[in-house]
Amino acid sequence: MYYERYNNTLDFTTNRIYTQYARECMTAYTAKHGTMDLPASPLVQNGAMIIKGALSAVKANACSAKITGLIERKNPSVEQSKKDSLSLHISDPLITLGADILDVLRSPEVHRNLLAYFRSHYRIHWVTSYRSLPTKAAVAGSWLWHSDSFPPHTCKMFLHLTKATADTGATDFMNREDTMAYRRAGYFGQFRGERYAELQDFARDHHLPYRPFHLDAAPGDVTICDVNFFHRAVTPRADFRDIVSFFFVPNPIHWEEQLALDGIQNISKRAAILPKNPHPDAVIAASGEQRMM
Ligand SMILES: O=C(O)CCC(=O)C(=O)O
Ligand SMILES: [Fe+2]
Repeated sequence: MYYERYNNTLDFTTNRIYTQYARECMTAYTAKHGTMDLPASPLVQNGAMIIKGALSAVKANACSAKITGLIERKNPSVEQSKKDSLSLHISDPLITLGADILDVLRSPEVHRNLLAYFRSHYRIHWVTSYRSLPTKAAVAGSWLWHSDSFPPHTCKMFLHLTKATADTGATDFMNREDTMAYRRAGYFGQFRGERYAELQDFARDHHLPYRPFHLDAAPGDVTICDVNFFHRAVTPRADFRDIVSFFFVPNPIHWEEQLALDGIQNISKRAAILPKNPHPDAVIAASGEQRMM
């Protein structure tokens, strides 16, 4: 099945462009560093993984306190989500929160795990940051079970600035096996109108297992996820949850070298729009398409 091959429902041209680009980046990596001696990434089967203590808890807590300060002072860098009232968005995160949050990518374990996933270098394509607010209200959008339906060989990483547990908004995920089984039964969760808040009834009707999982995180931990597998954001019941979300694509050179070429300011400001051509020299933000995530 087409979606089993690419783990999305994008058009063939986009999938081919990203697949060929990823292959070029893998070849460039091997040419420079030799064959990678890392095992396959657990993301391939599990969809999500956690790395503890990727950034120091002190730095993560300080960042969260900074967000609280911005909110209290009604700083214009904080915007209410346009989609719902369940989150506050921090604009220009690498500048507003400070470029030292990039230290999270200097964690050898984070680097190793991203290399294991991409089998090549990778770069930050965009960064977003938001505070999820506690609520009992009805949910919509990312709060429903969905696949971002992103191109293959891309992933997101959530840097947790606060703790994230079942009570404070840890994301729910499904693994590859279950995501594919739900798709075979007809659930794609791509467009707003076809996303369900709960899948227990669908699971029962189609004799599918219902076994989502979440990963408890402490400040400074990261969750790396392939957002093509089903997931849903969970509204915190108790406290708010702060994250910085990085979106990665393959790259021919090390992320830090690429960032120096692109400019931190430009990456920090870049809209969350998928480039049609992911090559670093070909990216023009306006040429991409805005998607629901
Ligand atoms: O905020 C979250 O827990 C998940 C949001 C989401 O669906 C995404 O970033 O793709
Ligand atoms: Fe998503």
